[in-house]
This record gives sequence, structure tokens and C-alpha cells, in this order.
Amino acid sequence: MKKICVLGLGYMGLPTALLLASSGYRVVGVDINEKVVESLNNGKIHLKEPGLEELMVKAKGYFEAKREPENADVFLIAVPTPLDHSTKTPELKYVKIAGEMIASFLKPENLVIVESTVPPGTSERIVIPILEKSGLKAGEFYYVYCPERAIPGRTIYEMVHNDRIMGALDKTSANMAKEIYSSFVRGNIYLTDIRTAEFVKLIENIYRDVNIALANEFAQIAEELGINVWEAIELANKHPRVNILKPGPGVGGHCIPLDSYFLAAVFPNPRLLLTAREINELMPNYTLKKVKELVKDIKEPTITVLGVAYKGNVDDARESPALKFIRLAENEGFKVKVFDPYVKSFEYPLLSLEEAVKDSDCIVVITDHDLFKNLEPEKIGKLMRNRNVFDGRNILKHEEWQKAGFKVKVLGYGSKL
Ligand code: SAJ
Repeated sequence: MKKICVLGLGYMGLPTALLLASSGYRVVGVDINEKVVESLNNGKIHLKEPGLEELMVKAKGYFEAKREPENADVFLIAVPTPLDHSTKTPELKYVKIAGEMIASFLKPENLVIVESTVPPGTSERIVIPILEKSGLKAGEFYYVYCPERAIPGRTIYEMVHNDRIMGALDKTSANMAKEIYSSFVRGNIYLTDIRTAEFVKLIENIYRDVNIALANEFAQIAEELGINVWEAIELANKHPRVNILKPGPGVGGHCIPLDSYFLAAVFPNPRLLLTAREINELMPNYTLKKVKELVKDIKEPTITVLGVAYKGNVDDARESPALKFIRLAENEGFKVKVFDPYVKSFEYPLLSLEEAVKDSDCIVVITDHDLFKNLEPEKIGKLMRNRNVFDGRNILKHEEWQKAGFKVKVLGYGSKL
């Protein structure tokens, strides 16, 4: 039975490790976070992702978590590649550390797989040279770059059913990696070269970022023109070749907000991508401008932020637009209270819903958690000082809130002229 070392047990690494372990491989999951290693070895999952618990049970006996890698047939790198915010450049140190850790165990005919998102050329310029510190030349060990494209919230389903793109060093690398992934991937596996695969991962996400920015700009124009952008987008999408995405109070997550900068690291000034980035990064500012209009007659307003996760029904607050919105609101002198049903740790105290809305002057929906769709405006209104609500995701039942005495404002919904 082949042994696989998976380095990085986060949102992508852990499900991948457990899918491999439940497909008959012996898997050693490696993470630098001792608490993660400990909790996993006690059968506890440190992430919220549907189906992960069941997968853990299925993988029992084939999966073990450790702090260090060890000899294996395959090494899979799924460590984070965050953005260094001060320089807006990719932070590749965790990939480099993973490469260094593997180099001391690398044997001839081992396969190294990298899944982490990296600028095109990173494998050839950085990762492979680090692996060659083992004394082996590329070709004596095998290498593929195989980005993950599962969406948090549906990760396991998508890891199994999505098609995969694989950039291979050579034919043997491709065949070995195809065999590994075919153990759980039901989608097609498309082969290309390493750099193209690194590029494909980025353009997928940047495509989405630019199209969200387009929706966000449409929302601002519609607001100005007294048009309901949500109705307009719904009608435009009836066109067979139009698929305009949804406006929102910002674009978060550990990928979409970063990937344009990953390309900008290797291509000077990609203007459209960076303009789209700027539009999305300024949506918290735009949202605050709208909220200020709602509370303009209230002295020292208190506002309640509903949702700090970067998107609905997940517990991940990385790069969440909520953080920027809250900081901007506090800088306006607002008192801000926060409620999120999923997120467990955040830069601001996470209150209960009742505490968060008590004596508040305005509710601001930042995250589209399904749970918010059925809030009871009457019950909430009774606890508040003033009944205002800004729906940044167009998910509330607006008539119900109006009937309960709320002044309702929706992002992108200009009042009829
Ligand atoms: N968002 C909008 N409007 C939309 C869609 C999303 O404002 O119409 C916002 C969300 O609220 C969120 C952010 O964008 O704040 C990103 O959410 P997302 O659902 O677009 O993306 P992620 O980050 O959860 O997952 C994306 C996916 N990429 C694509 O859909 C092209 C996923 O397939 C990738 O695997 C993932 O990035 C990743 O890890 O790269």
C-alpha cells in the first residue's frame, strides 16, 4: 500500500488527506500546529466543513497526524500561501518550508505534488530547486502541480466531482499522479505543463473576482439611477450567454482577494485585474457610506454587524470584508457590535444575537448566512433603540422588516426616482 505524506491540514489539505486515506492509502498528515495534530489524533476536526466528520471515521486506521514528515512514496503540499498585505506580494515561506522538510526524506521515484496556489513559475524557480537539495535531480523524483478548486462549504463533494487540472514534470509524474487522484476524483483529469497549471488556477479565481467587481459597479450605478440592481441582474441573466454575479459588501476568503496580486507579482500592472480588485476592496467603504445615510440623524450610533465569515454558512473569516467595514465604522465614531453563528474566533468580541442587537440603531447584513433569512424582525426590533437595517446581501424578507417598523436599505437598490 502506497504511503502519502500530506503537508498542511487546513481547508484543502485535511479533506484531501482524508479522501486519500479513505481510498486505501496510508496517509500521514503533517501540520506545524501542535493543537491541530493533537485534536486530529483524538478524532476531532478543527474545521467546519460538511461531511468531514464522516470522512474522518471512514479514514480511521489509515490516517495519522504528525508534526514532521517521514519517508513516503508521495509528498503532497497543501500549505497556505497568504498575501503579505504590506507589499501585496505572495508569501511563499510555508511552501518553501514544506519543500525543505520533504527534501530530507526524498528518495528516487518519490512523487511530489503541490496544490497550494502560487504565481506561475514558482515550481520551476523555487520549489523544484529546494527539492533538489536532496541531492536528487528533478526527473529522479517526480513532480506535478495540481491546484484544488473545491469551494468551501461543498469541499468534499467538489473534490470528488470537479475536473482537475494537472501540470506534470514528465510522463511518469503524470501517470503516477493520475493514479493517486483517480482513487477519489470522479471528474476528468486534464494534463498540461506545470506553469500552465499554476496560471489556470489563478485565472479561474481572477475571472470570478473581476465579475464580482462588475456586479459591484453595476450596483453603485443602479443605486444612482434608482434601479433595483438585483432585479436587473436577474433579468439580464435570462440571456443565454450572460451570467452576472452578485454584488456584496466586499470580497473575502483566502483566495479570490489574493489571486490578482499573485499574477501582478510576475506581470507588471495588470490594469483590469487591479482595477477590479480596487472596486471590490472599496465595497466596505461604499457600504459604510450607505449605512451613514441611514443613521445620519442619530448621535453616536450603535450598529450591529450580522456575519463576519467571508461568505455564507462557513466559519472562515479570513480576509473577510466585515473586518474592514467594522474598522471604518469605528473610525466614524460608531459603536459596533458583532454576531456570527459560525465563526468561533475574530478580532472583535463575538456576541449573542440578543446582545449584539440590544440598544442598536442599525443592523448591517455583511455575510449571507442562511440563518439570517429567517430572523424575526419584530423580536429583534423590540431590543433595538432605532429600527434601521442595511441588507448588504439582499437576503432578508424586506416587507416583513418594513412591517415591523424598520427602515430598510438594500445594497444596489436605488429608491425609485
Ligand atoms: N462573492 C460575491 N458575489 C458573488 C460571489 C462571491 O460578493 O457573486 C464574494 C463572497 O461573498 C466571498 C468572496 O466573494 O466573500 C469569495 O467567495 P466565493 O464563493 O466566490 O469563493 P471561495 O473563495 O469560497 O472559493 C473560490 C472558488 N473559485 C471559483 O469559484 C472560481 C473555489 O472554486 C476555489 O477553489 C477557491 O476560491 C480557492 O480556494 O481558490
